[in-house]
Amino acid sequence: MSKPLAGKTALVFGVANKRSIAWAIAQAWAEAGARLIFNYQGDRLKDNVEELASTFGPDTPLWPCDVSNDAEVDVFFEKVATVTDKVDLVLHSIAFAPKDALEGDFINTSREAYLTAHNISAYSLVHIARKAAPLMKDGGSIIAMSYYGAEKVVPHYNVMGVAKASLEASTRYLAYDLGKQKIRVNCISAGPVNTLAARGIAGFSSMLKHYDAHAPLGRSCEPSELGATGVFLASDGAAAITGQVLYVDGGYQIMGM
Ligand code: NAD
Ligand code: 0WE
Repeated sequence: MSKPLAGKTALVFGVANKRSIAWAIAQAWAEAGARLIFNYQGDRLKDNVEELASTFGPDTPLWPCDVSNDAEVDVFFEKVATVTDKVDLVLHSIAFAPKDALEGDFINTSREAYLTAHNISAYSLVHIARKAAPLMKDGGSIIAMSYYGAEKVVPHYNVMGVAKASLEASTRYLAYDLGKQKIRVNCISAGPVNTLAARGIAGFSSMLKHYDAHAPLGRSCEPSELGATGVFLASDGAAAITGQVLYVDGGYQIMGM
């Protein structure tokens, strides 16, 4: 079997449980030969992530990193530097907006909800890239997860859509800054996937049905397919691809009607 990521070290941000998109990409990266380091958001998620990470060996590193806490981000990267002198890959699979901002009308978004959504879902990519870049000594690949609501109105996605637009634009500016260090920065725009972040969204199952009915491939995407795209973007096959948004959505994004 080919191991396109053999010898690579990856930071994986955003595993909450086994349904997390970050977990699907982590599994594919590990299968492709990468060594993984995980974050977790707060003590509540530690046991979950520890159990999943231990699949790759009892010594798989994991440390807390809530991206709203500068000190925690600093300590996380200090700890990374104690176990490796080089990082090659980074996955950003983090988003949050207060629940009430994802209900009702966008026009009612509070300043606080707007700032929180952008802080956690977009600024954190810039912060993580700045901390990771000095460790990415041989260049590398940074990948962030986006969604179609960044470019078109998806009812109720609201401020998250605006934050994803910021994430995608940040990806382009980071790609420009980091190109000289041979660090590529791209987004994967996934179709709807039934994860913790998607459950509890009113009408989520009708959204999946909408993709089944209207996407060229008659469906959204499987987590394993996001994993495979994650491996591609991380590999030398994507060596000339940076600043892009790749749609893994059954083709839904090309449709006008
Ligand atoms: P998930 O709930 O499994 O993952 C979201 C992660 O964000 C969790 O691990 C959570 O701990 C983390 N997070 C939230 N606030 C944080 C903070 N302050 N500090 C650190 N981590 C924080 O759900 P998911 O669907 O796997 O979401 C992962 C990414 O994929 C998100 O960026 C989401 O927008 C994106 N996405 C999801 C879908 C979908 O339909 N599920 C579609 C397209 C894109
Ligand atoms: O990016 C997302 C969801 C991200 C998300 C989810 C939650 C739920 C719990 C961000 N913040 C929160 N805050 C919470 O309190 N997706 C792409 C999935 C998603 O969410 C939607 C969608 C889709 C698709 C919300 C409304 C409409 C469509």
